[in-house]
Amino acid sequence: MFHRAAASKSLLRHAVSGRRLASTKTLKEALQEVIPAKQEQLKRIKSEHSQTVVGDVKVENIIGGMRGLKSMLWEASVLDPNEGIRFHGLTIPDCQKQLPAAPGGKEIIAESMLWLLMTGKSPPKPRLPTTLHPMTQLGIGVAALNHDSAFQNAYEKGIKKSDYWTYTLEDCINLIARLPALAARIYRNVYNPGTELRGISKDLDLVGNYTNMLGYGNNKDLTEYLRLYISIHGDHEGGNASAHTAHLVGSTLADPYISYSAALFALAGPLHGLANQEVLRWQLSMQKAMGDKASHDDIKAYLWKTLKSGQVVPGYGHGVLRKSDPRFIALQEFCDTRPDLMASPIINLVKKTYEVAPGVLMEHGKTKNPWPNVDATSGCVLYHYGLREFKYYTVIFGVSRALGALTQLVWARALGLPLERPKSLSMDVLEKIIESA
Ligand code: CMX
Repeated sequence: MFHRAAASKSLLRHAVSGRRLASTKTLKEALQEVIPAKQEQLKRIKSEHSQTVVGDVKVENIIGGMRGLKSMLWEASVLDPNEGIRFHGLTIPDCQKQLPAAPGGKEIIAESMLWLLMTGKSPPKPRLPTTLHPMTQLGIGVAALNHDSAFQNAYEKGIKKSDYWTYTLEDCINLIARLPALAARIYRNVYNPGTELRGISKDLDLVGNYTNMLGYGNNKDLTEYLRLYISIHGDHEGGNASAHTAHLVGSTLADPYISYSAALFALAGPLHGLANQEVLRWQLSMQKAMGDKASHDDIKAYLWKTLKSGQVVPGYGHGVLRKSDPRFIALQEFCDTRPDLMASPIINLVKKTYEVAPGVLMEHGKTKNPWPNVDATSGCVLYHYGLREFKYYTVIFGVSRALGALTQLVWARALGLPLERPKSLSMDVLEKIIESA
C-alpha cells in the first residue's frame, strides 16, 4: 500500500472486494463515479440522435469483413489509421508521461493501464511517497489496519464492558503478528523497491520471519541480534512516551490499531525512539572526522564540540535510569561474543565513546544520568550487519514496543481502567498551592 507497485496491486485485489486500507478510492468506487455520466451520455445519444446517419455501407465493407464499418461501441480506446491508438484520448507518449511506472523502471505497468481503460482517468497517485520517513509510514499503516478491528466492530454492535478485553486481545495478537510483514514491506518499498516479500513460514518465529522478509534471512547473527533486541526492548514500564501514548489513547476505548499507531508517532521523536538513528548518524560523523583510530582525547573533544553546539549526546541519559542501561549492557555482551563485531570499527568506536562520554557528561553537569541507554549501541550493530538504512531503525523499535504497549491495552480493558484525564494547573494556581503549602 505504500508504493506504486503495491498500490496498484492492492488496487486490483481490493477492486473485487471493494475493500481499501485508507482514503484512496478502490477501482470499483472510481467506476461508480464515472458510470452515471457515461450512462447519461448513451441515453442522450439514443434519444437525440438515433436517426443520425454516421456513414454508408459500401460493398467493400460487406465483402471486406466489415473493415471500416462504424457499427460498434467501444469506450476504452479509439484507433486512428494515421495517428494510431488513443486510450481515452491519451496517445502512447501521453500514457508514458502520465501513468505510473514500476518501481525503479520507466515503463507503464499493466495495472495503471487497466485503471485508465476502466475509468478513463490516471490511477490515483501512490499514497505514500518513498521519501516519507519509515516511521510515518509505519504509523499510517498500523492505523489503517483498524479497518479490520475486532474491537471496533464488536463495539459498534454493542458489547458488555466485561467482554472488551477479549476483542482487544484478538486485535493485539493480530497486530503483533502483522507488524513484521508491514514493517518489512516498508523496508522493501523504500530501500529495495520492486522486490517481493517472502511468505510467512510456520517453521520460523516472529523475528525469524521478520529478518527473512527484510531480505536478511541468511544472516543468522543478525536474526539472533534482532531476537535479543526486540525481546528486551519490548517493554519499559508505562511512563515512556510511546507506551504512555498507547495507554492514553487506548483509555478512550480507541481500538488497538489506532492506539498503537499514536504510540508509534511518539516513538518517532529523537529524544525517544528516533535516538537509535541519531546515535548512528552522530557516531558515523565522529568516525568521519576522527577516523577509525580515534583516541580517547579525540572522542572527548568531539563530545565537547557536540555539547557546546547546544546538542544532546544521543544515546546517553534517561528519564528514569540512573545507571548504564542493562539493555545496553546486554547488547554490548552480544558484541563481545562475536569476533566480527569485536573487530568492527563502528562497534569499537561505540565502546570507546562509552569509556569517555560519562566523564564528559558528568563534567558538563547537566544530565541526571551520564550513562548510556540502549540506543547508544543498537543501531551500530545493525549497521555492521549491513542493515545500513538508519532511518529504518526506529521501525524495528516499533515492532518491538508493541509487545508491551499492547499487553497493557489488554490489561487495561480486563481491569476496566478509566479514561485518563490528568488535572492541569495554571502557574498562578500552582503558586497559590505553593503559598498555602
Ligand atoms: N546530552 C546532553 N545533555 C543532556 C543529555 C545528553 N545525553 N541528557 C540530558 N541532558 C540535559 C537535558 O537536555 C537537560 O538540559 P536542560 O536543563 O538544558 O533542559 C538536563 O540535561 C537535564 O535532563 P535530565 O533530567 O537528565 O533528562 P530528561 O529526563 O529531561 O531527558 C532524555 C531524558 C533521554 C530525553 C535525555 O537524557 C536525552 O536527551 N538524551 C539523548 C537522547 C536519547 O538518547 N534518547 C533516548 C532515550 C531512550 C529512549 O527513550 O529510547
